[in-house]
Amino acid sequence: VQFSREMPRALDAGEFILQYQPQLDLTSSRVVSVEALLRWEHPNKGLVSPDAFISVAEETGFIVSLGRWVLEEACLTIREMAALGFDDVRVAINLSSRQFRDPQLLSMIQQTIAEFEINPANLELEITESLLMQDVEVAIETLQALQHLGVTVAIDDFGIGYSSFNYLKTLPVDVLKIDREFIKDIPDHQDDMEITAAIISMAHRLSMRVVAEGIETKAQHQFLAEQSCDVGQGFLFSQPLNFPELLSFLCREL
Ligand code: G
Ligand code: G
Ligand code: MN
Ligand code: NA
Repeated sequence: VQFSREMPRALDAGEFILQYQPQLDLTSSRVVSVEALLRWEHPNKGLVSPDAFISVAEETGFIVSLGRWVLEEACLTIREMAALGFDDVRVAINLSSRQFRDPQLLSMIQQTIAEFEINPANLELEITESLLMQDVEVAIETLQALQHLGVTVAIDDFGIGYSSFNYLKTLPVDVLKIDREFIKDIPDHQDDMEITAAIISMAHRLSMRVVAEGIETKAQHQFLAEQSCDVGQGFLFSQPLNFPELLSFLCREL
């Protein structure tokens, strides 16, 4: 209740920030993209996680304004990275349910891409599997329109949303992100390793790139590389970073 009244003020006051978590190509170790993760630098409560306020923002509808700010901030980062020579690094943002269903979504993205003069392929949109499965027909239409704009589309949290492989085949997406749930117990849980290997090969057959989330150990990294997983994200490589930290991370690998 308190957050719902505070959030518009906080946005005006510049209390929301984005952190960026690198996603590395598992073969070359180069950063191919970064996931933008929203945080609230609250004056009394400190750094507040989106888990504490996204659902409130969804309920009040404030997520639409907040989501627009996230999109603009991501486009600014894409432009700044491109100016520094990192024009092949994508920025991925998370879309929640209300944003994905917003009738203004497509026009807002199109306008923002034009305004910031970015390469649309450098903008990646993460949409959870469970959100896509709520209404597959409508989701397919929206995803097709997004691809038509030239943006990159990723299925987030894949594997816990009970989608049938038959639906997956019909979804026009570029990237599949395997949920951390399957990664966290590798190499101790044989069944997780088999499921992960199966998801990777299925995604590759459907011409999708695969990102594994939540990689924390070298054993997980090694297993995923052996299974030809394309990209990895997790604390083993980097925590979410603020923009200056991200720039040093990008420069360090050159
Ligand atoms: O960032 P972790 O950093 O704690 O993120 C927690 C959850 O919040 C994740 O499910 C993530 O997808 C979601 N999240 C992070 N940033 C954003 C954002 O900008 N918009 C939306 N809708 N969700 C976000
Ligand atoms: O739901 P989504 O995948 O968008 O959210 C990403 C979440 O995962 C963020 O909260 C981010 O901080 C967290 N995260 C990223 N890497 C790791 C990791 O290696 N281990 C754990 N436990 N969480 C991670
Ligand atoms: Mn995500
Ligand atoms: Na996820």
